[in-house]
Amino acid sequence: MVNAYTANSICGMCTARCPIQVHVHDGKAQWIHGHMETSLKGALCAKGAAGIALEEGERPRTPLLRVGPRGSGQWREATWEEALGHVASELQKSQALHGQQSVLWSDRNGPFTDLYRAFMRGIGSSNICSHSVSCDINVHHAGQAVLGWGREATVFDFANCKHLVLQSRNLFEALAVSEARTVGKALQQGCQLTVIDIRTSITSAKANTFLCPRPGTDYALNLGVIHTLITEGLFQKDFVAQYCTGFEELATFVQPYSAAWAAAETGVSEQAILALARSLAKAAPHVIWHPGWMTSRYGDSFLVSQSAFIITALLGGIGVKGGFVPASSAKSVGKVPLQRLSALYPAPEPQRADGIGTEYLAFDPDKGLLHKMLEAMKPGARVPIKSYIAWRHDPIQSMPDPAAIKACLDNLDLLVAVSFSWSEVVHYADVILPLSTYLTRESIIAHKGGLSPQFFVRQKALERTDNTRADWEIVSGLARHMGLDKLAFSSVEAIWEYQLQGTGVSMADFAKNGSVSLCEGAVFPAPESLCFGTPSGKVELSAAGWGERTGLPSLVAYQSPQRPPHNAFRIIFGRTAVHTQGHTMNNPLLAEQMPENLAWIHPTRAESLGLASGQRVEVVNARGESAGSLPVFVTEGIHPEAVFMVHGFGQKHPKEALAFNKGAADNELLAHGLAHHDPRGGGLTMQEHFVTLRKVEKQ
Ligand SMILES: Nc1nc2c(c(=O)[nH]1)N[C@H]1C(S)=C(S)[C@@H](COP(=O)(O)OP(=O)(O)OC[C@H]3O[C@@H](n4cnc5c(=O)[nH]c(N)nc54)[C@H](O)[C@@H]3O)O[C@H]1N2
Ligand SMILES: Nc1nc2c(c(=O)[nH]1)N[C@H]1C(S)=C(S)[C@@H](COP(=O)(O)OP(=O)(O)OC[C@H]3O[C@@H](n4cnc5c(=O)[nH]c(N)nc54)[C@H](O)[C@@H]3O)O[C@H]1N2
Ligand code: SF4
Ligand SMILES: [Mo]
Repeated sequence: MVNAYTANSICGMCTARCPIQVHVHDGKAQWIHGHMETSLKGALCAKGAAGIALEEGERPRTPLLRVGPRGSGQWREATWEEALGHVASELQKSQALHGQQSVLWSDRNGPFTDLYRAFMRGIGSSNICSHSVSCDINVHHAGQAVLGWGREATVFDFANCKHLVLQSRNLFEALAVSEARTVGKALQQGCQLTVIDIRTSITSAKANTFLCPRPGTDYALNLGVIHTLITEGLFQKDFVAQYCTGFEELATFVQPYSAAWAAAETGVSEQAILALARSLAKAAPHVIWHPGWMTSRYGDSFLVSQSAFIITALLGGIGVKGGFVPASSAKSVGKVPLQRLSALYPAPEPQRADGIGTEYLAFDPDKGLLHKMLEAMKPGARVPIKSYIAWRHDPIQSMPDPAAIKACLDNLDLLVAVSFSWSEVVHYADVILPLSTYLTRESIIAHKGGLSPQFFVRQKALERTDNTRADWEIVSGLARHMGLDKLAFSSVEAIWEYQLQGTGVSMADFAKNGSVSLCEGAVFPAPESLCFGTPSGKVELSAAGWGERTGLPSLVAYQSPQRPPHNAFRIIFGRTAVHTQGHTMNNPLLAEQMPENLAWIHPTRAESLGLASGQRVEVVNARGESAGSLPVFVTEGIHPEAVFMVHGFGQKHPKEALAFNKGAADNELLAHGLAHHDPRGGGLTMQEHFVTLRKVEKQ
């Protein structure tokens, strides 16, 4: 008899983690859609639906130990006992020789890190680090500077917004399904949308107004808007008086930066800048000037985000419906939080290899500075890193300059990669610990803060048929081998029971759709209880407190970005709706949709280089190295100074046939890119690079 059922689970194709329903037929996932009994009402994105192709695809299915040189692709199979035992004894050796802090763990952060943090505490290393320097660290720190709220502590009430500005934020392609649906609905109900991007996109196609500044000049545009709001008296005077400090300093600082000045700098017309400021004032306080997400782009990206927070604050859009709202948590709505696994062990004395706490006093250790961790692998480091566990993270593809990264990794005694798919770092690892796919693994229970906080958990939709393991099994197994008995759980049920102690929630409460709401509806703070985590306890319009902590001026004079040399382009990258970072390019359903990336260029540039759409070009970095070849896409919809490419292509490891050498790798174009970060926010300056295009003669 055929065994058919529908399982509730959580999508794992990207970090949005949408609730899903998986239709299973004879042990195989046949169809996935968004959970019908959630706000998704069945909706899902292409990547989520393509999850059914993951089970059969090429991926590591059993633990592997390297036998040839690093990166040679020579491994031998091992049992889990052997592989975990090997990792445990190598970690112990490394710690005995180089100190407890010599072990680095990096991952993509998010709601499941409690488990990893518990392990790192257990072994006594404070060197745990996220991917954030290549993603959201600037916007996180900008929020802390102005509001005292980090990125995860700030939510956007799109549903009630009257004017939304998306600057360097492609919300309908770099998407989370429920967020895109909420914004779509708000637009239908009359919310104005202004998109500021250096190219057109699905998001800009939905905009009432599209502004296309010269790449790297967003800060000038924002200063022009602040100037207009202040000089025309368009800001919310009561909000500023009651909740903000630093207004006078800000007003003096922006005096030189009129809309006319901003127009000359950005190429956006003075009229458009004035009109934007005036239109925002009409919609105030229900306005959101989005501070961005992937903000590791320029030397002043922190300042762009900081100015987005300042503009929204001037318009009173903080703590109100339709604006920025502090995320509620279990605790803030009067519920008992999950019992933390990391509470099993005391925090080790912080001795960070990336300089946070010593050299970088303002930066958040929860984010970390991964490029500095890589540097600490080189001989002579103050806190040397000798072992590295890359968990759900490919530093070689996601950080600039793979050759420079490999040169750092070559100093390690041990490189462990934990992943459900092949990737550059998996291919370079000494030990590969294969993770089960999201359809075949359970998660620990996670807490999600937001307008209405919740607990959620992923349940298995299918039984695994390979020799992979879930996160908790790998961590518990390592803990057992390292004598960390308290973390050596023998079942996921035991972990859940531990986490739920005292919360009044039981596993049965998750049965319906995998989550448990901790309050009814959205929570907005009462005006009198609105509080800010800045040193002054107020919205800091001059970011004075942050300036003191970084030791750098906080209101910073604008510096015009360099123009690309003759025949060169500024490299600009971003996401597409049909792929996730670099790990879906080998999925046959998604590869069919988009097998390689394209080089977007403006017709004027195409003409002078003699290029037409479809012509293949190699993209060449400042060292004269090619990052692979791809077809040109000639379009009016991009600024002439830029070449745009979707990130994640041009993979160099041979294991994934559909992804191998397809398109070009933007990360390879960022020569010496590990050397510079935004001094105020910590983000790598990944778009401060110029590249050239070279015709591929044989098509
Ligand atoms: N489908 C899909 N969705 C995703 C992801 C994914 O991989 N795939 N990844 C998730 C993750 S981890 C992240 S961080 C987010 C990222 O979310 P976003 O930051 O919104 O995504 P990006 O596509 O990197 O960039 C957004 C836009 O910034 C524009 N841009 C580039 N340079 C400039 C500039 O100088 N000025 C202006 N104004 N605009 C500029 C790009 O053209 C692009 O359209 O997406 C998340 N959602
Ligand atoms: N040049 C350039 N660099 C960039 C970007 C860019 O646009 N251009 N984008 C940046 C951004 S926004 C980000 S967020 C980073 C992303 O960087 P990464 O986090 O490294 O990217 P991913 O491809 O999402 O994931 C890396 C690996 O983790 C594995 N993985 C995915 N999910 C899981 C999981 O749940 N558990 C485990 N154990 N493994 C998993 C995947 O198989 C994949 O091989 O890259 C950044 N770097
Ligand atoms: S946005 Fe798409 S890929 Fe990401 S979790 Fe949701 S359905 Fe999955
Ligand atoms: Mo990201």
